[in-house]
Amino acid sequence: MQRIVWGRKTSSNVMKVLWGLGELDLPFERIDVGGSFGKTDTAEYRGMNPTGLVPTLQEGDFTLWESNAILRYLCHAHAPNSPLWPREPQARANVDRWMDAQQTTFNRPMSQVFWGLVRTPADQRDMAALQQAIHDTAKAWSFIEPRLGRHAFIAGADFTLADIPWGVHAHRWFNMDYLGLERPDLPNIRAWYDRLCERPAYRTHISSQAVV
Ligand SMILES: N[C@@H](CCC(=O)N[C@@H](CS)C(=O)NCC(=O)O)C(=O)O
Repeated sequence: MQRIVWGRKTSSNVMKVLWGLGELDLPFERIDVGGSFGKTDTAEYRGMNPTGLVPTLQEGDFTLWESNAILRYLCHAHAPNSPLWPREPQARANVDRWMDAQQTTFNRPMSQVFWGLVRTPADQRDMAALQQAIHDTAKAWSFIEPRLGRHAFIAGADFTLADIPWGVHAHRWFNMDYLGLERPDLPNIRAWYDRLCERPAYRTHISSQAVV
């Protein structure tokens, strides 16, 4: 069965899916669309994904979009007994809520930080707004900082899907030039990031990528 990921590899949501596929050892092809590659406004792409965003997964004649839904589908379909998405209902709900919390509490301020520091020309940066966004992002990181002092990964002792949405952004967080702006020390998150860097799939798809 042919498996295709549609999306540029510089997108955090595409990165989640690539990393997840790597963890599950599932082969795939990737086609560059989105960002400067465009092609997400075509009838063909909108037919697969009406949001016009990336990523989109195709497996044979099955199509799916929304990065977290794709990660859950991949586990359910191809690794139903994997610890990545535990079967026990409460353990699974714990993983799901941390995946969702990345989207709902963290994504907005972190996007502002990333776009402001990395993708905005120097003379157009609003440094006060950026400092506020760094503060708001650190507040969201602070939800997981104490957890990572108690156990190795976000959901508990094991690496799970909960680590993927946050882990993609940890690489960006620790590798941007903050231009003298203040940000708090997050020692448990730093140690967790170092642990993620030991994982081959993280190295291939996330930590070896330039923050651009
Ligand atoms: N909730 C969606 C968000 C997808 C999304 O916002 N993707 C961004 C890239 S991270 C995008 O498509 N931006 C426009 C583009 O790349 O052309 C998901 O998790 O898949």
